[in-house]
Amino acid sequence: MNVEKIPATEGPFNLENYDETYASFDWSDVEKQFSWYETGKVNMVYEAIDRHLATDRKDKIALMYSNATRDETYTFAQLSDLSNKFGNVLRNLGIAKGDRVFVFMPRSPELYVSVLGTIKVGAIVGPLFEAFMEAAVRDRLENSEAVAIVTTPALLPRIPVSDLPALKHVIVVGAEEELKEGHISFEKAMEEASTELEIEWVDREDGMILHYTSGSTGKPKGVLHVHNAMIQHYQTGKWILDLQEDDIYWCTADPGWVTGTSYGIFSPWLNGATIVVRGGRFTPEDWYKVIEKNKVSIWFSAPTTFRMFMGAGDELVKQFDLSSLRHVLSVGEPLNPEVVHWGMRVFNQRIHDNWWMTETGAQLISNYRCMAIKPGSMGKPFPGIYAAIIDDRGNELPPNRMGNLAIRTGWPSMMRQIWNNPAKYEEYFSIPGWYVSGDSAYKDEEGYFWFQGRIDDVINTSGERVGPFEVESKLVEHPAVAEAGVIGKPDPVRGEIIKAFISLRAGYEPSEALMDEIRKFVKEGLAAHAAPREIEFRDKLPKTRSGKIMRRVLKAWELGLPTGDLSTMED
Ligand code: 6R9
Repeated sequence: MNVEKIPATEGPFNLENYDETYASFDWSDVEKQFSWYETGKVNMVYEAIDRHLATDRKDKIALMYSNATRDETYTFAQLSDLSNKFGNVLRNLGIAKGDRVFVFMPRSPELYVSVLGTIKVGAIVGPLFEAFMEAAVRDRLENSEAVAIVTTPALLPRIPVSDLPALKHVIVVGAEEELKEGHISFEKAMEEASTELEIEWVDREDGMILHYTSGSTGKPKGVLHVHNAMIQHYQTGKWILDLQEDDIYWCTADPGWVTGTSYGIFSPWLNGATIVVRGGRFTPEDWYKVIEKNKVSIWFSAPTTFRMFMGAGDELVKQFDLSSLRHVLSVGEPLNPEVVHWGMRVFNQRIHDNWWMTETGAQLISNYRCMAIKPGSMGKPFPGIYAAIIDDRGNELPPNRMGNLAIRTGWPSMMRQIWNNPAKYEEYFSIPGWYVSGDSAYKDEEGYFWFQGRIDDVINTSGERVGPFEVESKLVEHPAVAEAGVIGKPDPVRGEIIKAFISLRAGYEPSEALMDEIRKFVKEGLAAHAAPREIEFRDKLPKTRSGKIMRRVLKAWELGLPTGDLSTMED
């Protein structure tokens, strides 16, 4: 095969030689960075924030925040005080180690302080994306039996407090009116709280963060990560993000998704980096301005973003001074070679694709600055990670053969539980010794991995994982919908869009108006990004004899492909 290669960038970097490092690396060396190497007791936030107070980083800016109306900076020392205060707010409410505390609000300094403070007292933080509507919020709070939630007045109506017996405390950020009885003002509570906090020292295997993510069946799964993940957050921050002392680092992901916490909070702060957080809506123009104004040097975003930037045209880029950029990264979905070429043309930067999942907690496969990039490839395994392509029985396949992308179990940031669902957890480890990702891929003869697709029906729209089952369940709640089947349809900008095939109940007729109404119903009931962009009405949907909608057949219809084996289909 004649595959294009973009040569390695010129150093110096934190990782100078991939092959040598891969051969000699041992995770246990990384632990020595941290004080708990000696004490045995640990807290992520101590390592990410407080530890720096004894160094030159004490008054270094940790967070540069802006949105349409605010423009603020916070040093490591200030974040230490603020997170201590929030820790005390929680402790005063009786919240303790292991309790689940959710944060449900737009990106703001208060969100970051809440996450840090929660972890400091040993509680488990559950970040929720602000776009979630009531049903999505309920599922997650119910499953985790969260005891407290931090939110804003605008989002309060979406929290069905009376249906959630475990939820005792609602903390409201930015309340302008008198709060309802039982609700707590974040600002008032913070004002009264002390900056002195006895950090909760936990074991490295104690729970720290719970991220809900979608599978192809069932409700969203609560993926639990533990403090031990910091080993990998730290080291990937060095070798993949290439964080150095003077960098200004911007990860555009929202903390509602794993990239927004692992690489939007933990990894950069463990490395003592200055991060940029931008609140508010996304436009290419606004984002270019953020890079220019803050002199962003490392920028971590997603293919869907880059494709939107591409769509906005090269002329727009030229209006901004983006010369501060020295390293660009992408995650979440396949990074098309065209996008890599565009990055070279407009920023003179290689975009470094990397692969991982909510469940893996941190990056596992990546392109490194010291290594040639093959556009379209996700790169090579991180030192300490053994990745392979295996068949369904666990045999490793030779180069260029497509199969299951799997990882030898036991890396530091691997999830430790699916909350309340041990059977689901076991499904990932059905082949002994391996974590089976659910992605298919192949490895070429030089060891580069190439993503091919999902093995299950999970949809990836604009980098967000959406479970078709969740959308279908919402759709059938609509009075007009008898049955619904949901698939991902390829889309040039979003990767995939959500398409729903719907059969209507008797008495309803297909119409544009009904389509809009159904779309709105999902938007308001579940989340805007989960609403089907396309709806097609059908008299009947293809089903198995046991009554399961055959999404595979829907997809084949959509793409004009052969429908394959239909022996299990009814009629
Ligand atoms: C971090 C994150 C995980 C799924 C994963 C895969 C897809 C992620 C990718 C990629 C192609 C890449 N994915 N990175 N596909 N190339 N570089 O995205 O986590 O939201 O859990 O999604 O995303 O299908 O299995 P998560």
